[in-house]
Amino acid sequence: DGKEVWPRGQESVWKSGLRAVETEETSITKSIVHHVQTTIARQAYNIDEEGAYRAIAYSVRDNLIVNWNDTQMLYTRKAPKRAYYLSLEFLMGRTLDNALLNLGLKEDYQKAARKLGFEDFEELVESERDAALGNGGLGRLAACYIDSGATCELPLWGYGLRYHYGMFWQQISTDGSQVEAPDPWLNHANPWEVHRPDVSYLVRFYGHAERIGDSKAIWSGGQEVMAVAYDVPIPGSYTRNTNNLRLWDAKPKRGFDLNSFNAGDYEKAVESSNSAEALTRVLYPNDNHMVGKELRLKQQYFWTAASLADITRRFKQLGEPFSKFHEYVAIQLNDTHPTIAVPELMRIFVDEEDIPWDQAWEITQKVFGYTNHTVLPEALEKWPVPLFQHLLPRHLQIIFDLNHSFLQAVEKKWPNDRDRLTRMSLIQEGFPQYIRMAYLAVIGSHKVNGVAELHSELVRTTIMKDFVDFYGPSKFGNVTNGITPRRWLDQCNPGLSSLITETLGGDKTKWLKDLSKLEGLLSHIDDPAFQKKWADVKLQNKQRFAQFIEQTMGVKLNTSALFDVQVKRLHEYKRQSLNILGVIHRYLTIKSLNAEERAKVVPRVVLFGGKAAPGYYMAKLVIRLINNVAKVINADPDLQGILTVLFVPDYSVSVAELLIPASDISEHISTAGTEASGTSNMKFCFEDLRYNHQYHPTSLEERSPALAVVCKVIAEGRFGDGSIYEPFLNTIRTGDYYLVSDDFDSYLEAQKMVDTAYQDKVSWVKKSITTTAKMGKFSSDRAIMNYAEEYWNIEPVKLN
Ligand code: C3B
Repeated sequence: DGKEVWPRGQESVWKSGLRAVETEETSITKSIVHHVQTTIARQAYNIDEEGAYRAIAYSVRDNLIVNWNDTQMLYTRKAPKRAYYLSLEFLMGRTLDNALLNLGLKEDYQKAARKLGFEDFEELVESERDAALGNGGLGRLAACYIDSGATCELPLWGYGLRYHYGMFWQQISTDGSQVEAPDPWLNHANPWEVHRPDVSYLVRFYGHAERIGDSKAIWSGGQEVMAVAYDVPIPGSYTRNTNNLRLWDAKPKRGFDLNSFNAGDYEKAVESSNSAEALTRVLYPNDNHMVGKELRLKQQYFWTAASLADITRRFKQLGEPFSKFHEYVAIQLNDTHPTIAVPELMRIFVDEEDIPWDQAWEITQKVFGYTNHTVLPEALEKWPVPLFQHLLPRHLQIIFDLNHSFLQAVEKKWPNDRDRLTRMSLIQEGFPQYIRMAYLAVIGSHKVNGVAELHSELVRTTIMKDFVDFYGPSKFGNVTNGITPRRWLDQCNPGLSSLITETLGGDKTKWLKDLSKLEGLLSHIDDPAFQKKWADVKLQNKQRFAQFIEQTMGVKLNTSALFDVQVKRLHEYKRQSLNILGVIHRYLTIKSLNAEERAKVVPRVVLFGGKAAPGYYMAKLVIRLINNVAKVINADPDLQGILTVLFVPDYSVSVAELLIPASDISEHISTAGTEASGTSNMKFCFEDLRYNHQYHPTSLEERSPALAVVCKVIAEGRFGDGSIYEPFLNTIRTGDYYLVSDDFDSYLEAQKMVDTAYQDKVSWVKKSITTTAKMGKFSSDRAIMNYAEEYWNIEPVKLN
């Protein structure tokens, strides 16, 4: 009769035990004290900052879980179509501050903490360790999207891995080199996850695949590893909707191998458990670079197999036929890392659910969407066929079967075009053969997108050109990246946030949830009082950052100097080299001036931050150069207060939150056509320039006399033993793949323009205001709604 039946026990007893989100001051303090006393087992006399942080975190978590439970119940009841974001990286950073702001409870908790004797709330906030489960742009994008999904009240879950060690901790040795240390972030209890031993799946590796009939097979034997879920509640901003980020951890199927144990071979008995747990031990620290390790492929399969098992189990609970799977499920592949999901879903459909091959393939294509994040050849994933044969024999069969019919279709469209077949095959021929994961992702998806207009155009015209010809252009779209204005404006820049709210009127949720409203700032741009406030916020942010630098690095910064920032992963294509070579040029120029001329120079603080992959020699050499240039410049009395250079160690989400609000300019100077999105405005791809270097070599002196001098000075040992840097200097002298010498002179020109512009304070502030005012489009809310509407066909489901 449509009446809901209470599932078990007495409804009234259950309901009297349920709690709501606690917003009353007394209930907040009570809940904190409760967690001090029970969860972390301490008392008023022995609680320190770290303990207070944890008790507060558990108290906030209680609130998140109340909302999380209600949201998940609503999704189950309404059964809307859901989207799943499969990402091998979620670079979350800290959670407490963000959760409190999203819940709108920051002030209340601040007050409560004060009453309990913790005056400095920021200190508590800062005792949280970053969740650094990502390398850089791709992982941080996933974190922004998961925030926006909840804020936009979309039924969107994230699926990832629970790495025990996140991005490594970067230290700088006395000779200026990067030294890596592990990041055991889980050694400190993590209040933001809920262990779900009840949600687990077995994932198979190795073994044999035996075909039965035309399309089916039985895959058996090999190793089985248990995937166990850990759920991280993701609160939306000023909504009760709270989504889920499900991270998988690996556990041995049995504690250890009992046969070996009983036979007295203890080491062999624990071996298999060690190998199971190794799966989720550590994040691969490579950005935009593929490293073909078996363990990495195991991570990819483990995570996708567990996620798909979970998604299909949830779907089956609906009681709908599999023919409707795509009406309830959309899965986004964040880069090619989860591409093995395509043959895995086929395996589930065909081998386990007995769905005919052609129908299974049709549904599969409707379910997946693929986002490409890079056109760099070294980043495109290719796995050796023999490795697949060994690790995932059934998936290799499926890939070969898919390739066979795909190439037949190509052949039909372009008969006798052998070159095209070779180019488009999922299998790259050779010894060994390789599987081209990006192509597999394209044929397995209904939509493919790049992450910025220019990048998507490059995807269509270069790496995927043949596929655009085959499928037609409508399959290949663009979703311009975005960032969450909660963390990257409201949370990290509270001064600016208040000024914006005060200027636009009303409450901050208005513009925070519709970032295009920032345009309203433009009507105040000529108001001197507003300009002054704007400049004051910047100065305060610079002071806050300077204090951090003095405390952590012992260096005093001139806060009236122009703060010039380049923070991102170290990579040749991102050209930190161009920046540091420009800095050396600036240093040489200033040294050549007399005292009177020097006094006119616009003072600068040049800040670098970012990690190099541990195996990336050239990137690490550039870090070393930056540090040794900094050492010389910062110690030179002629440069005091005029030029300071710093490499900020261990750049992370939390360091970014301090550094970004303090910057006057940020540098995005990658070689044209290489950075997929970022925020750069590069418009041209200089292919023929590169051709020139290779086939018509010219001397560095001819290409840029200024750069030739800079390189000479480095080689001569001005910044320590010059021979160390020879391999780096040679990349510029010959080949110069990333076109540093071609762009050097115009880079210096641009920097001159920056100096001139900075001297006109009023027009500089106006530029800054305009930049912020026009940022609306780059909200991740806009981006995620774009995916929801055009790629996933899902709608908001609001929790009241
Ligand atoms: C990055 C790209 O390098 C950036 O241009 C882009 O803004 C972000 O992704 C997000 O789309 N990227 C990355 O961090 N790691 C990769 N493996 C590939 C791309």
